[in-house]
Amino acid sequence: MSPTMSSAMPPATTPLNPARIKQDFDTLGYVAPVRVMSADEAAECRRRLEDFERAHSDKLGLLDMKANLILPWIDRVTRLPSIHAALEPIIGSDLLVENVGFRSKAPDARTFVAWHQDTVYLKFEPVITTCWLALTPATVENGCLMVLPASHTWGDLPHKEARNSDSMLTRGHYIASEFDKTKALPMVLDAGEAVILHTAIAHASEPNRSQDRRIGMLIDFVPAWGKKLNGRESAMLVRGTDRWNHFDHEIPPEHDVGEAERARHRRAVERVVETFYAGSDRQPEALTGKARNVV
Ligand SMILES: O=C(O)CCC(=O)C(=O)O
Repeated sequence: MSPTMSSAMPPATTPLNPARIKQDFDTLGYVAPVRVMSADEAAECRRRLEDFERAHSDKLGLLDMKANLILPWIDRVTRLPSIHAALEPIIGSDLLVENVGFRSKAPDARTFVAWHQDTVYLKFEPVITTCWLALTPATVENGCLMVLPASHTWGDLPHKEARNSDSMLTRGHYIASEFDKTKALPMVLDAGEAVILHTAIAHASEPNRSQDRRIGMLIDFVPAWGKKLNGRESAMLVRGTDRWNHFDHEIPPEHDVGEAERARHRRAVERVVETFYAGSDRQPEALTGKARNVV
């Protein structure tokens, strides 16, 4: 096992204290930066991701959703104490991972993410708490995440979906009403650092105008006492215990892209798709395996 994800991993090195984490999350809708792993360890994750991409070029889409069911090293990242320590002041220590996906943005000066709120499609109580972990540095030049501080208090704004756009978002969604973008903040991160997001926060990202790809690993957490409001789903218990039985439990992968792993991944994604893609005729990448934004 690599030092990155071994159980001998050093404890969390988040520079923020628990009270500050809670205060920032509640008032601003985000917490950053949180040091999750070293830059070398992030580079190792990138190498593993790119090994998968080379070996399975026809299956890249599988990593768009529930990627932690496909590759054991991804599951191990979701169990890092450094991430859980940053989440504990917000949602406690009984933690389920609802989703993991990669957001790799090609240096094509074109692909972007429009302003949106994840709560329009993710209906959970409390909200999903997202850890956006930088596997490469995230800079203004390469299209780092942008957030609008305190926009998680606005409620859900109306969204529309764009067809044939260069959006990285599976449904191409964007906020369709007027809103104040003047206070947008870039989430500049070193490789191995993360931003923790309230899913109602308005966020976006500009095209990548650098020479290298920008890679984010998005991990959605929900406390075990939390609930999906529109149906039942499966999720992975990664810390503590689940005394609430609001989710069916997923099984950690043992083999890279194994047959059993693929079957379990498919079943889990199908259940997400029932609500996440409701009313859409789009084909989820995580089911077809075909990635839309190939880097
Ligand atoms: O990685 C990015 O630039 C943004 C991704 C995002 O907002 C999302 O997947 O909801």
